[in-house]
Amino acid sequence: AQARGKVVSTWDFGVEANQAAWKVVAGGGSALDAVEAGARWAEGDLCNSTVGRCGNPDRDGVLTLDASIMDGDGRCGAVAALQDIAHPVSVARRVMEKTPHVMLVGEGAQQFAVEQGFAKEKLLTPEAEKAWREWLKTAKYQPQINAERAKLPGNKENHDTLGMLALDASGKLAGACTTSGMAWKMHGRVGDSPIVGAGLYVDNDIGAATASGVGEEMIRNAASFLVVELMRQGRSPEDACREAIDRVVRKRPQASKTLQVCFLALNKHGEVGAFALHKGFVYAVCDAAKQDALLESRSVY
Ligand code: SD4
Repeated sequence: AQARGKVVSTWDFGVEANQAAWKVVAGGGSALDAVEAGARWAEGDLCNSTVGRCGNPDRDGVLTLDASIMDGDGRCGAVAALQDIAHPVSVARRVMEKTPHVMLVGEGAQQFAVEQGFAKEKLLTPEAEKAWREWLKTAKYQPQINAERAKLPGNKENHDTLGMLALDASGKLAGACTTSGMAWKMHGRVGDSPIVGAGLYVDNDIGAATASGVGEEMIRNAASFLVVELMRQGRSPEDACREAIDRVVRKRPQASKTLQVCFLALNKHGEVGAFALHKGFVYAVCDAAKQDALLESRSVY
């Protein structure tokens, strides 16, 4: 039955995040435990500018974290604009398991995390603070993709959000998404990653989807939900992601030329697909046959 298991993640560091999750799946654990383990790896052990403790702050210099977790049975939990707590994905899971709610934000999310035993700690790194001080010199919020850099393979354009989807040996699905959001965002801005249906959606009957890129575009389209619903209508994971990208282009033809949006999907049969607006979106795939595959998605531009 283990051959059924699969873990997929956004971006190149997804290869390592997948290892953390794969240990759980290969050991017969649940997809839910697997995605939490993978997201915790990204939040704690990885140091990049868009996830967890090394994330870039907002325009006021405050690091705020967003995360969601969803089980294929429909249970879900999320936190948004959480400060000074190192593992938002685990707080999101507690919201799911210990409260009657789905999402907690800001101070309330932090208060709940502390009540649950999570340590409050200062997370902003000196490097992130330095990058913010540098940014303050121009103080322009411009999440546009750089046309020259965009040609480079694996180009992330500051998109380092971890979206992870897992299928366990029993055929159940789960997903997690964790991020510090768009660098230099307005204080209080929440992206797609903690919004169920936008940055993440999972349904055991069909499959799962997650997203990375400029979150406003995913929220506008309830995009991860859309990808799963397209798979429900019979589309392959890649085709569902492509159609969701087409919606972004149709709704925002001008903006879509300069913003990055990426979708990753996994169906209940273990088939994987992805699609991006712009070139450069890579995703990691891990199963019993191969644990470190890194693939590049097709894109519109
Ligand atoms: C957001 N989607 O907050 C996130 C950002 C992102 O890689 O994916 N960056 O909008």
